Amino acid sequence: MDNDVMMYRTMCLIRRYEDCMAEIYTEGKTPLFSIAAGTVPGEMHLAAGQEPVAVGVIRHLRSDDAVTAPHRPHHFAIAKGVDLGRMTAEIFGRRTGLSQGKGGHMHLFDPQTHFSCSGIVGAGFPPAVGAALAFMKQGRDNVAVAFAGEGAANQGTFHESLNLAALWKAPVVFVIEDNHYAISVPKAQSTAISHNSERAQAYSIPGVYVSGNDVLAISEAAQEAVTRARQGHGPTLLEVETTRLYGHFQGDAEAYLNAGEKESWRQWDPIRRFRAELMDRQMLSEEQDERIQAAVNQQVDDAVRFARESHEPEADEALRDVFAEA
Ligand SMILES: Cc1ncc(C[n+]2csc(CCOP(=O)(O)OP(=O)(O)O)c2C)c(N)n1
Ligand SMILES: [Mg+2]
Repeated sequence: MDNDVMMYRTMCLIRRYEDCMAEIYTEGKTPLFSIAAGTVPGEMHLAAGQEPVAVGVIRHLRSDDAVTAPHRPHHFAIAKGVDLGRMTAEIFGRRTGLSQGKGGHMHLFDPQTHFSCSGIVGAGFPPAVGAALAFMKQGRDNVAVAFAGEGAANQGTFHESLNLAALWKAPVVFVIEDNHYAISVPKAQSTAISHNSERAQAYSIPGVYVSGNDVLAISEAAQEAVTRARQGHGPTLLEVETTRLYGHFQGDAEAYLNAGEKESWRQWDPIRRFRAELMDRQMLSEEQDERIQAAVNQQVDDAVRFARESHEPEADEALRDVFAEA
């Protein structure tokens, strides 16, 4: 399969997964919206609309390169190749999950694909620099990528991490997803400059803003940043414009959005645009697209079935693998 069609396929897989999670999330939470109840205990932050960021960057990574992700992690985990069944089981709190169901959707850890994420905003930057430092010490040419939202770029960890990574010429790429909001707070009300990429100047590293939520433009910028890191020339800061098609979390009434804002994002759907572009370039046919849709639906169905059929942990396992008094 052509590389661009592969990226399209992964974007479709992510979208199908997020749409499916949106549906499943409501199971058992009616009539009262009880966050702990139902198939998916806890909060749920979906990344539909943000697929190009994950796919455009991660296509340049190897399986032993490291990725740290934020509280909205599914698109990154899927693009990095985390097992969909074990990830879904983790989200459902099942024993077969990546962390035996103890982490949930914001804490997906997978040593096999070198993927981790955290519900603490800004927490992924320092471990990405740590991973990069380890790669340098081991003489390996691996790269670490830290993904986070534009809200996270106002945290101290972001600036501390950029500083050390620049000083050490560490093989890290920092990728900020500018989806315009941190919960309900627009970027213009939290951030002193219009593009976080400009902050790279303070650390003498390249900073690039990629507008348009366009997977090919993101991929091009990421290729340069990843190559630079892999060749030992140090970190790059990318900020990528994107859109969040669901609310901040499932259950968000989104009263803070302007009239028509959501509708314009939906019309600007990056998957629909990329599909039209591939068809124009005669790289994708209707039949091939149907086969792709059928295949990704099957993949998601299989993962959900595996998670549903998995057992919940036993009560006496609650203190296993966690910090606890003996
Ligand atoms: C240290 C910390 N402060 C506050 C929160 C609460 N919180 C969760 S998500 C979020 C907004 C994050 O916005 P952004 O970084 O833009 O990511 P997005 O949700 O837009 O993907 C906040 C403030 C948190 N989880 N951790
Ligand atoms: Mg944001």
